[in-house]
Amino acid sequence: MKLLVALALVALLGAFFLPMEFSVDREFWRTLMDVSHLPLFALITAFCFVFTPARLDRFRRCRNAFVAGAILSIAIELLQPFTGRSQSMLDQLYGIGGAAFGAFLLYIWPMRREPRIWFVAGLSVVIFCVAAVGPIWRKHKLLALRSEQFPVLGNFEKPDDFLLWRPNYYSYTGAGRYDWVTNFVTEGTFAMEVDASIGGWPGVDFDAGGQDWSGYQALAFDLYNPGSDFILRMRIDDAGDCNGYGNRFDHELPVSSAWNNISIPMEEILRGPRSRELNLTEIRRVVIFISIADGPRKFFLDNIRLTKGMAP
Ligand SMILES: [Ca+2]
Repeated sequence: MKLLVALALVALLGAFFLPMEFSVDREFWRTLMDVSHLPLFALITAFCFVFTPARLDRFRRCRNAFVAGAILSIAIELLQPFTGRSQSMLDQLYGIGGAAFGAFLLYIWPMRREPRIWFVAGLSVVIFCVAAVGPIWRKHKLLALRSEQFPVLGNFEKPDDFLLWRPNYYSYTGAGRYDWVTNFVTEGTFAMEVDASIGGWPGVDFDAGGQDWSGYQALAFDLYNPGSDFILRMRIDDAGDCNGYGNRFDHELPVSSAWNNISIPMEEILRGPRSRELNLTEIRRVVIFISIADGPRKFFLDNIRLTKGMAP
């Protein structure tokens, strides 16, 4: 029995070190992975309980199992960067929360026939479910927002808009930042300020999730450049292999000082890759960035959208 539990524990802990990268709906899947620490660490704590000395009373055994679960949660996050995963304090908290929940259920298990324990156990399960399901539900709504506002990719009128975008990570040199602003707006009340001053290719990266762009003639957006002329770079991925330069839409766009109303014909996007056509029915990612050699600089984006004709 103990051997089986030990093997299951090792397998479960090992799974935390498998590299994982999501190319589509990444915020949703990342949140699901984060939240999964709650039930997984409840289980890990139950496994640890098996190895606590039987001579101790139940409270001490549960406490020791909780401490072991919490330590494993912290240790895993500290070690994960060495295997290609990222360290996350939120994951540590979810892990510790899961360990506490697991230890609590183990403690009340012998008293399960008492009605008051039913109440306490039921309440704790409700709290656990709210903690687990709440963040996933929010990210699910984010995907719904992306569909709702299509063919707009970003007009930055809602805080959730921003969660569909993230600073572009190219290397471990760090990433730029973005902010919600009310100046340099061409649509509505808000725009996005991109601070492209850190990292190799700083900018912003949109999770398109597999959108169908085939019925549109152009990708258009408004960019305000408060500085000197520079070259804006764009990358658009479909569901195919987009890892190599030239095997996706890679574009360089001269940007002048002040306002730029940019419109890129869909024909050009279609012919982006050198050896194939981009699959316009399955667009997964749009990156708007600069080479750090052209920076550091800031620029403002608004009204990023697909248009039926060429935008004025
Ligand atoms: Ca706007």
